[in-house]
Amino acid sequence: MSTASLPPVTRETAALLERLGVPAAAVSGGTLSVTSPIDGSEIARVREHTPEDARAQIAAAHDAFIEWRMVPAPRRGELVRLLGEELRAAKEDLGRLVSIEAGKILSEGQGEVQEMIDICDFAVGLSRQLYGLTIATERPNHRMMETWHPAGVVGVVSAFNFPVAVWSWNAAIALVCGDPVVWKPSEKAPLTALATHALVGRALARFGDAPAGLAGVLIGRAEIGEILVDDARVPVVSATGSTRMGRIVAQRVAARFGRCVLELGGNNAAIVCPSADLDLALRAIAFAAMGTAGQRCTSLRRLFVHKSVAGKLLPRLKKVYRSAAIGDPRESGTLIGPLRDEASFKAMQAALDEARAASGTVTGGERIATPAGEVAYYVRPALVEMPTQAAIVERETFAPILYVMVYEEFDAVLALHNAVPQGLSSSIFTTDIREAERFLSAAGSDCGIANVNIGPSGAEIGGAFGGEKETGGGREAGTDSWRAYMRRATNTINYGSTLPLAQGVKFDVE
Ligand code: UN1
Repeated sequence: MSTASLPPVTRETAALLERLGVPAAAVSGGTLSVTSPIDGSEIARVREHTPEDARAQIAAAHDAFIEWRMVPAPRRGELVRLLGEELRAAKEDLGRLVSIEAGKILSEGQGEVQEMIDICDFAVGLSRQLYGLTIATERPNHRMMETWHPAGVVGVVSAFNFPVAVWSWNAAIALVCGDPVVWKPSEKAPLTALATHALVGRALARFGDAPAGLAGVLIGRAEIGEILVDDARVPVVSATGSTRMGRIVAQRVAARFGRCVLELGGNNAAIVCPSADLDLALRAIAFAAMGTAGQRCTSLRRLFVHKSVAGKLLPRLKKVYRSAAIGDPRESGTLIGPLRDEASFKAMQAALDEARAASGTVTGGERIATPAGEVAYYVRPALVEMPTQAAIVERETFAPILYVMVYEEFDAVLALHNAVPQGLSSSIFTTDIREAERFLSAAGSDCGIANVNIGPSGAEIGGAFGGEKETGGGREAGTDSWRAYMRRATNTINYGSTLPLAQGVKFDVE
């Protein structure tokens, strides 16, 4: 790994923040230390919000709701259109900041911002398509219809690995739906959140007459998120992160009859069938398992390979694993950046130890010495050949570990595929239409995302994103996810001069 040609991370961060419009006072002298996974250096000390600040932001957002809900949706869409413009103009800088804060390679950092732009475009179109139904009624001279109204303040809790795109899937849609947004980003990624917020500020200034408090950011640790989770003025909470976190959020929001959109753990698999195009499968597996250093919720973690092709595929895969370029994610040519921090590294090593104890054969997985120093965690991705789907394979470890299992029979592999608690994403590699269609059928993959001849990660925003079981059941982005941010009213209008009752009920008074 060579870093000689690159500017020091701290200096580059300061320059990017300034260009993106984040005031220096917000990122220095505070109590939250932010480090870059690239070299472990402290890149900011961010001012944290107090519980009072959090409550004040929620109150301001609620006030904004009273006004924003009456602004016509296409006009609300104009704000999101302007945000899309700001994101286009800042794509390079914000993408680079994502690379510095999350450790993604440049093209993935840029891709994350592109995903934000895409959802803005989608939401602008949607602002003219918040359709309700008209419904046949059993009563003469009556009309029934459904109207969709803004729900209220949307709370967004996001994770470090997609520090800004996940906010945008929620915020772009919520804003056109008439909902203010209060965002609690990961304490490991507050800088990209503040930068995004600065861009929102630019869009708001150009928009002109939006209410204050329409978009808030809460910087802090779990206690600050909890305020958002518990406040009855926040009818919708969208949370992305671990299943452990989601279980707590779901119960607390349910206790006050709020609504959750949850995007939690994944344990995504691919099945490589006898007829698979192995060149294509190899590339797809490499990106899905090693990309983002295995730190996507959609990362490929379990690979089932048919016995007849294992001898061809696995040696090639091992070669790719041995040779993939690991290093500073800002360096062109790097494919795999660092793990987020020491905790990620320790979790990875503990998982590999457990896999070995369960008779797994591990290739790779070791820490790579780099000029980045002692507090940066670069690892060679690990390929682990497992004789069975042991307990460790059933858990999500947020690191580049791919468990490989050889199978013989399609029904049995389908059962194994579904025999984990998570249900986010999945894929099959085959040119046999029967296998492909069975995988996509009601008796096939039980995940929210099921793909054929592409890996499980890297979804685009047009489709609903999310999964079943311990993944939490939420759907974000694309299709009709907008309904989660609105409340539905059923309206019955009588334009006659009598009062027929439904179900033929008689109730005559003098
Ligand atoms: C996440 O890891 O939380 O499908 C989201 C993908 C990306 C989103 C991942 N579009 O891999």
